[in-house]
Amino acid sequence: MSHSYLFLFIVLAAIVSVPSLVLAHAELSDASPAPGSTVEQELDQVRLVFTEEVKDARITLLPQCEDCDEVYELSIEYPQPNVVVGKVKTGIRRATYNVTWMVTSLDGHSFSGTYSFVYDGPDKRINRYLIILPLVAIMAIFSFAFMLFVLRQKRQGTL
Ligand SMILES: [Cu+2]
Repeated sequence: MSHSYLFLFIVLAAIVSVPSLVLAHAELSDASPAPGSTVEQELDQVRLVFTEEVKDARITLLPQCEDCDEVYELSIEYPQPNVVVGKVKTGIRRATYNVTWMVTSLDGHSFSGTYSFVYDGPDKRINRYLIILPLVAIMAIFSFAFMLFVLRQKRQGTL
């Protein structure tokens, strides 16, 4: 290999390796709730900080218990290019949660991770019986009132 070819080879190798240096792989540098932590206040978000800008983030929360069938797909916000916030919009039960996140870093590589934390805060889930029971009670009262009305009209001979 002549000197000029060797020089060309070194220059090309340097050019090719630059993007991978500039666009390095992002890494998770901070998470809240922290891995292994216990949350005792109401949880409204999961916040992940990366070493550089990320995009196309997804965060899911999965409670770990026998009768748990919920999967929370959090709605994503980017307060800063390297910060991903997943909003928890509904009340969640007390349980150990697996957080699974997936992001794409500037070099185009997707990567993901999982960690868990314990939620021991207030249970703000809407109990469906609290909605259904008053409706059933109101309907029962109206039906009873209507029956009384019909009976009275019959007795008065207007029906
Ligand atoms: Cu990469």
